[in-house]
Amino acid sequence: VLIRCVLVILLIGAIIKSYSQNPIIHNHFTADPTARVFGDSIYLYPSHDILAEQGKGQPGWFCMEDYHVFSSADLVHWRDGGMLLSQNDVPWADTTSYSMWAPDCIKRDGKYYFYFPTKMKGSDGESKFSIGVALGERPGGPFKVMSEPIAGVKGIDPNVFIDDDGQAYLFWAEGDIMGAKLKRNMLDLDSKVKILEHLPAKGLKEGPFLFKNKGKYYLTYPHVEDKTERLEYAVSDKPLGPFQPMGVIMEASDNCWTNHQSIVKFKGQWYLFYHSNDYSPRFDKARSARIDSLFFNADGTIREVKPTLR
Ligand code: FUB
Repeated sequence: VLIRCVLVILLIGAIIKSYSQNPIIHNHFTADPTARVFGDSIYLYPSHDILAEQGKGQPGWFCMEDYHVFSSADLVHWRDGGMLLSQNDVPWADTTSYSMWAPDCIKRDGKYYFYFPTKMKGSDGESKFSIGVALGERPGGPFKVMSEPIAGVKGIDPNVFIDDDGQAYLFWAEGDIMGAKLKRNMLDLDSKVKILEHLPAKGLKEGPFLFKNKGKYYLTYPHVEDKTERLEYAVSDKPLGPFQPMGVIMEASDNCWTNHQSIVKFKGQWYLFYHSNDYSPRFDKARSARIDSLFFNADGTIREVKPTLR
């Protein structure tokens, strides 16, 4: 009887674990989760935190050498589609930097464009962030990296948005949140770089993500004041602003300094993808992606999301 009880408890535990919501990926550390809907599935393009080992990166800091892509048709079962890109595939990367930070992926004219930041050594020998693009025929890759990073862009956390009129935009972080138009080839800028206006003056370091809902442009970003990063948003009638800050999407957490969001509509429901450090409570550079439903009020404002913890 005792053995049967133990087996039943283990079975119930396994079922609860496989259906519990957060974190959503169990085989890797996954941060900065950019979710995109391609066909009937959600594809997740997160950063991949690893722990710095001897000779790899800087102990105690972010250490990221590649990206994996995950996909799901039901937001419960996630398939690891394997390694999408490694820093060793990037001809211009400083492969001692382990700096494959937050990426994005978008479809245009039947091709998939994967955007990623990583460090590149300058002529002064200093390593600084640039943004690269890799091209693929399918959302799960394989992807081929362009031989040069995007000209005129220095910074991290690329986010790409294509408007209903076909104009594409690139957003990224470089001290401030920056934006510019992209050419139809999705590889070159097609306008001057703009610092996005009327956003909080301090504490915007990273992670812009723009989406459109009912004709309005929602720019979302992590914002730090005195604690850890809080997810906030601002709204505009134009993709490059000026924006009006509207409020909080998710409050700062107690134990993970970074947060990083993407927001998508899938099968009629909006979702917020973000991260915390569920599998590494004592080290917040080893993070795990989470998901929660997101709702709008009738006036277009976003209802604050409280993290669902199993
Ligand atoms: O993952 C490395 C950096 O941490 C990202 O680029 C930022 O957005 C923050 O989440």
